Amino acid sequence: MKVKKYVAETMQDAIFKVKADLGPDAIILNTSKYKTGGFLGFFSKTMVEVLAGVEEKKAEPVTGNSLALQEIADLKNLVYEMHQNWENDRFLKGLPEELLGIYKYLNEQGVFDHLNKEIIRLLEKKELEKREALLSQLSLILKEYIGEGQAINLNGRDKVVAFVGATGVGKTTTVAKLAAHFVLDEGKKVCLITTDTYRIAAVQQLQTYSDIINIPIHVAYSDIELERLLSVDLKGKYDLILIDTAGSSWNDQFQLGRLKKIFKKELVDEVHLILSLNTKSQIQKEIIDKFSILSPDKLLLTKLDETSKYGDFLNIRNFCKLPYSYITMGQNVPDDIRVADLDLIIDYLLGDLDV
Ligand SMILES: Nc1nc2c(ncn2[C@@H]2O[C@H](COP(=O)(O)OP(=O)(O)O)[C@@H](O)[C@H]2O)c(=O)[nH]1
Ligand SMILES: [Mg+2]
Repeated sequence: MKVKKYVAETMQDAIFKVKADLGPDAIILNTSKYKTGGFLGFFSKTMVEVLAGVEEKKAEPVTGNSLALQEIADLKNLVYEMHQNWENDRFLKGLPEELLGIYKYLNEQGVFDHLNKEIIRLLEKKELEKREALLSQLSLILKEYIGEGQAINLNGRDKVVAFVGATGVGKTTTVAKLAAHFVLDEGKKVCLITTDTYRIAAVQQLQTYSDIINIPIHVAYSDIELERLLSVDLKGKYDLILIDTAGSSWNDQFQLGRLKKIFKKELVDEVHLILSLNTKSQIQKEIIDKFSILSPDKLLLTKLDETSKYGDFLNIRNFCKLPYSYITMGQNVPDDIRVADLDLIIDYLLGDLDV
């Protein structure tokens, strides 16, 4: 990248210089103001300094109107970027050291910038100086954003819970972990159903777990079979029925449509959408959007052990307000699963914070 410094009396003049010299692809890297000349602080002039750069590439031939339109679009971008830079600079410069530390930490955790700033502004309002008070206020604010976890509550018999999500996020493993927990720790009567009949191995995978835990497993090959299992064969016989589903590709509308048909809402008490925390935030949003046709009730986050950035606990809140049910942090069945407890999530999120 070719980088150059431009000085002018006004920002407008500086931009014109940048554009004239570096062309429409130039981007503003930094802006600052300083005073020059004068005597004992009087009559000094404020100058604007702009650091701008441009990727060095061969220009394509453009002419007439298209050039003018392109220039206007680029100018708009420049002004927007500059405005963002200014806002950012102003925001960061005004922050006390501790808050700046928290902002930078949350930024490293991958928290969306606008959320991060919102959180810092809330903290700023509290005018706390002591480190402990600041940290406990921070965790209160984060808890407010993240919301109480909601585990599966077995207050009545016959609870039917289904798990959906993209291929490989950990549906089958999570179903096995939960089945083991409810059988071994809580002494409940549990039964498994799988609708994942696409691959023989998928049924075998769950079969192996059900053998170890010593609980029955049923395979539902169609929506009619699932309906019969839930409304006739298994009805009233178990405290908890867990349904594992096919690892549908999240952008396969056909498979999602099939799942929707299978999940007659009146037969299934809870649908948990499983998301893996090692997926990019933007993809999480797309997955949540696609799976919304199944009207999930809760979100379950897996593979916390495969990332060191936990900002998505907050970011996901930006697209979806469903409560978190469980979090998983490893491949071990049944150990690597916990209720999505707020204190535990805050530990993950703020574990390395040092202000
Ligand atoms: N590291 C890690 N791996 C996991 C976790 N949960 C599941 N897995 C692994 O992810 C892979 C896919 O899991 P599986 O349950 O078959 O996913 P499904 O396709 O959604 O049913 C397997 O190798 C699991 O052992 C987790 O919390 N952490
Ligand atoms: Mg599976």
